[in-house]
Amino acid sequence: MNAQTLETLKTVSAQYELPGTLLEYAHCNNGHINDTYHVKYLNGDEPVDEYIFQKINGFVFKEPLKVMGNIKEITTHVKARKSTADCDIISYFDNREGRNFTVLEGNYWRVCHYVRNSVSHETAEDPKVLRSAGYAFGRFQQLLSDLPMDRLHDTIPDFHNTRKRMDDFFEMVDRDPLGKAKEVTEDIRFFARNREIASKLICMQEAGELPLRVTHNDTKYNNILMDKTTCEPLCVIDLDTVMPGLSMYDFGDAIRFAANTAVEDEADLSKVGLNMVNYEEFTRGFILASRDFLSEKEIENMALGAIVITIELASRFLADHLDGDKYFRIHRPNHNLERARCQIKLAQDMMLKFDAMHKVIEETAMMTAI
Ligand code: GN1
Ligand code: MG
Repeated sequence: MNAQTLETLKTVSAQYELPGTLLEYAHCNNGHINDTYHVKYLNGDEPVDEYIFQKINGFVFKEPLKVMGNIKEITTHVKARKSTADCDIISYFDNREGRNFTVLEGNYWRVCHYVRNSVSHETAEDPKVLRSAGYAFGRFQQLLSDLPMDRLHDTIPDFHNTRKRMDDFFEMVDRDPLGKAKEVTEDIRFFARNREIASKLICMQEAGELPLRVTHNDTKYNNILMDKTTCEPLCVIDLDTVMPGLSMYDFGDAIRFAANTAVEDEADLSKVGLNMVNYEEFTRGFILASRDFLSEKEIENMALGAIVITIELASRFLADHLDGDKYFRIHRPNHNLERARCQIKLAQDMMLKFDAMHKVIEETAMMTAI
């Protein structure tokens, strides 16, 4: 534990009515953006209360007020609509001033319960749990389907505007601030070849063929807390990017992460590819929850959504590598390059398996049709 961090956490804590005395914290290391702390309190001698404190990354989220405003809107809406059988979503405590955030030295902090008996996984050991995870993310979209979109702010404008992501990527290559582009020419070629594919869905959306919905936009498997004992989804977390988006990006981003045969930053590319068993399980769960509100056109484009979002992530990781790793936190040299190459390999494998991916979607949609 770092003494200064402990002091900061205590100062934040004083803004809330939390029972007991702050005892210790552990830094949670699995997100790439915000700083997250698991904080323990001593309440008398026992029991021990546990909370999550999080500092919002101000470089990534330029307007944290909008982020926290969205979260209030979303949690109020979902909590009023969900049944007890539904997976929960995370919400933050109000502080002494009645706000769901606390500003300290220009940084925005928020505090929530630590969800007891929960775990967040980086990989899915048992493909069966992916069916429930797919259901939870599909149901999340459904619960938000009647929230008027104009109630939400764009917390990161053009977040999944993949055409703009490609433009930004090539701009970074041209600018090449650290002179690293020459080391990744083969990788750059991948984006030149696939630039058009990457823009397909955004073009369809602009042409009115695909609807905008309220979507999560960051559906990594580790953004669902799972019950340690039953392995069932307990709580959807990381609501910072919930805003209008395309349904198939939520589907696709989850596949990108949970149906990779390797981890997101695997350096041994021979291990990377699409795991069709995981893919099928997640797909079945997601479609079961979303079948009655998704259009045929959206269903038709789900497999493409997985490819497009994987290309997007590859481009963002590589752009950040060229830019000196300002956006995604890294844990070793060339980490963003390794992440990018892993995503390129995964996207390539998805392209090879595209027909099989599509078939699973068609069959599932047919089976669940009403
Ligand atoms: C970031 O914060 P985290 O790790 O949940 C990123 C996502 C990426 C993801 C890749 C706001 O999410 O878009 O898909 O890393 N979040 C933001 O692992 O950019
Ligand atoms: Mg996130």
